[in-house]
Amino acid sequence: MTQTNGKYTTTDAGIPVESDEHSLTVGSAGPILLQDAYLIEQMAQFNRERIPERQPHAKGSGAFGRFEVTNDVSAYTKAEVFQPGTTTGLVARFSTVAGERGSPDTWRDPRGFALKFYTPEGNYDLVGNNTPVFFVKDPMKFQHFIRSQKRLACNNLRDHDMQWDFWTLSPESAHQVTWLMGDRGIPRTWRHMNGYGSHTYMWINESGERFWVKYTFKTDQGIEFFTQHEGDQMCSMDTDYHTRDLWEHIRDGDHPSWTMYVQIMPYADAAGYRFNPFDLTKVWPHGDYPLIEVGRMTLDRNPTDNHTEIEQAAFQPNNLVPGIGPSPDRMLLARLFSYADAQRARIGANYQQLPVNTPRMAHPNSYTKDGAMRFVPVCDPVYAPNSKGGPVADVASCGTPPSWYADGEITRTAHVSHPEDDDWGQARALIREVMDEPARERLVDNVVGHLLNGVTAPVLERAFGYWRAIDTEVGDRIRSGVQAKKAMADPKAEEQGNAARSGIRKKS
Ligand code: HDE
Repeated sequence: MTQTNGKYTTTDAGIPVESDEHSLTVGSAGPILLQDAYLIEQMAQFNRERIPERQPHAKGSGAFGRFEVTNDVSAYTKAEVFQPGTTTGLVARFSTVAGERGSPDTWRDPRGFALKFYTPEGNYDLVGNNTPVFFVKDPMKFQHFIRSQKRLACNNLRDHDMQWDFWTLSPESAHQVTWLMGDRGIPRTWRHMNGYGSHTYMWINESGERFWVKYTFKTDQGIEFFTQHEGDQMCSMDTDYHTRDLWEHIRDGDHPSWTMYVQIMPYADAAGYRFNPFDLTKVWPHGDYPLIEVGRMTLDRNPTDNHTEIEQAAFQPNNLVPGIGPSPDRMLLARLFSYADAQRARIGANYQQLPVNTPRMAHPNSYTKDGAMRFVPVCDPVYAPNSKGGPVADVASCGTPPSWYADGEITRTAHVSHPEDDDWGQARALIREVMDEPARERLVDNVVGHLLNGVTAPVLERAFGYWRAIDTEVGDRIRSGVQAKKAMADPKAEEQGNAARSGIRKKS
């Protein structure tokens, strides 16, 4: 006998229904009647349960929690969320980049680290990754980069040849690719990885002084990773391993936390810094700008409905509250447009009225109205300026707007270069100064394994050059690793494989 616990099935209109098992028919053997509105509602709703998955970052999950300020950084920002003694509610979502919604959590990939702080000044969204840098530095190449990580048009298969073709023709990718192919490329769990804002942002304090800032969220659980073999095994054992791990630990009261730090660069330092401080493929060495603790993020509540609270969560880097602003980083400036556009396309015009996206500590007075699925009523006046008591923009509460000086002819060129603006140096430093020998060994093995999987000869040759440009010794080890493995494999199969792949290209 099914348990009712006092709850009875209804239609979506709240009308009690007679059965959850039987359609409405003429006699027990007769046809189903069109008037069976409940059956039709069940089938029609079922056909419309999916919304477009995120492109990229389709596979992911998240939880709710809080951010507690533990250190006074009010000298650098007036943002209420970062004022001493403040605790702010938030939602976080972690994700992979390239895989579709059903893909494995433990593929080698950067992880999204998206945060929405429900602050009294409106929602502040910090949409970062678990890596401090990125593959490209101009948004014009972002779409191409993502497509090279996804699937070939001709056979709908992911393709390492395509990935290395893009990477080896984009030297600015070297730092991020080195990071990706190293131990951080497959975090053991989301609880055991760091988060980064990645970009340089601007902070503004109460007296209007501006600073450049970079964010680091250090996991309090410690960094742990899967080797390629462990990650591959987990892909076949549990495609949702990271999702399950976060859910179960929060359910069991083992709440993960991260300590947030910032690096602060005085506004005037940027012009003369040794490399472009707004270049997303670069980090600021801690020796130049040390980490300053700000507070602690703790995740302590699971969603009750993953679709409404996480799948429909809409993070957008343009949600910047007073005291926080963008920077000349082209990738960040493009993201200020792209995310809200993606949400409108994926969820609908009124996506910020959904409970997970609506401000919880501030009341929106935005004059926007109507549009599909709008359910928070507006009231007159619906225009400005007006003499009818409508909201008025209050420049005082915004204070000094984030701004910087810019001039020059309109042009399409690379960002102004600085003396040390090379693409290889920080990748080399990651290998030489951060990795130990076992980590370098794993890096070489990971790259060799990746290159052996379908990368054609001309791209392979460029990949060897790419790695030698990063670090000659590691580059040579990768070349000899690939050649040794190829020599052991059947050379005949090698030729056929290349021919088949080039055949695919000729046909398409
Ligand atoms: Fe994204 N990115 N991105 N990205 N990104 C999206 O927005 C985009 C970049 C990141 O859990 C999309 O809602 C552009 C860097 C995360 O919901 C889209 C550029 C970083 C998430 C989009 C970048 C990120 C996204 C797709 C280059 C780390 C998932 C779905 C200019 C600092 C957030 C969506 C979540 C999602 C655009 C590059 C992180 C298409 C144009 C760099 C964590 O709007």
